[in-house]
Amino acid sequence: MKTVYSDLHGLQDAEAEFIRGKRVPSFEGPRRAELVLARVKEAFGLESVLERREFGLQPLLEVHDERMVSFLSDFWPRWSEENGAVDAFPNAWPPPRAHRRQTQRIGAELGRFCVDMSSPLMEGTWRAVSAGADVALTAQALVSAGDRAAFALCRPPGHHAGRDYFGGYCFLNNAAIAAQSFIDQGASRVAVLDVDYHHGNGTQDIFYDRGDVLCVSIHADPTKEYPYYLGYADETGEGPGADANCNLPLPWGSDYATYGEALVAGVSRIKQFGAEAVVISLGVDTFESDPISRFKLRSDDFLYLGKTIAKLNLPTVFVMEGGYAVEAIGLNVVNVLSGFEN
Ligand code: Q9C
Ligand code: ZN
Repeated sequence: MKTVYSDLHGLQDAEAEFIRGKRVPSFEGPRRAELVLARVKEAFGLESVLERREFGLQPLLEVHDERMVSFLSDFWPRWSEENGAVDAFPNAWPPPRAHRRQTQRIGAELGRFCVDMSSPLMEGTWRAVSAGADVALTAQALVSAGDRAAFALCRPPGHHAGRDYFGGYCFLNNAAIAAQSFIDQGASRVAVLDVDYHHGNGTQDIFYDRGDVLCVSIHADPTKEYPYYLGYADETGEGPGADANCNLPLPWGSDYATYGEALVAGVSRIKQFGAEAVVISLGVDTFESDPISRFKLRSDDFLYLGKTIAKLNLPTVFVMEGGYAVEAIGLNVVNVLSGFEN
């Protein structure tokens, strides 16, 4: 399987995030992708890694609001002129029922788009995240040209980014962008299977009223875990998307015995839907030693995860999401990909 990678991800390099009132070193950083890349090269060979192609703005605008995309691309000059070269966190958010008129302050506009305190903007954010989207689109293009599967080694991750908001370390929804491009190339049914520890709220939200993209997410109980406000089992889609959304929340402490059952249920949902291609939001923060998560998957379990996904027998784009146990992130990701291939 080919892997698509761009080193521009390194331009998103947050010093800190805020967790439970404390400013702490960011769990999401460039080392994650570097370590995955190193393992991929060991396992699949140097020649299996490709640079991204550039696709421009149009594929981003198919799933994101134009105002958010221009906000992200134009943010830094305005922010740094007012505040200096300091990572940007919002300190105010529009309350429910607030008006939508633009303010004249960049910090206030930031609160309209950024939903939490783990996703700072910095000078290189736009270059990093637009390169990340191109990485996903390049992998999608390989698969639509006939490769059975491809791995988009995206960083930062994407599945918490919605049409007009970002957060949870995510800015552009790489998996949604890849899924949408299958549709734009003529597929009538595509599935996204999100195996990250956290619910893929952005992806769900983008496709919630659509019947052509089924979203299935297996994740920690959102009453206890980010993204908290979405990810419940009774969210099944609306309008033309009725019954095209499937959430499989699991309790803290779930191991592969529990996880594997949900996975089999999710996979059979995708078969039943009649998807022509699948995009995997591949987070490995379900790992037992993940520092911010509470599932109990072992490194070997990721082999079975990959094997189970392969049973779909569909063109498959893997898109990197979370995973913060850096010492094992490369092994865990490669195990999914090898389990899929063998
Ligand atoms: N209680 C991904 O894995 N911070 N995002 C949570 C800890 C946000 C994780 C605070 C975690 C986002 C792609
Ligand atoms: Zn996650």
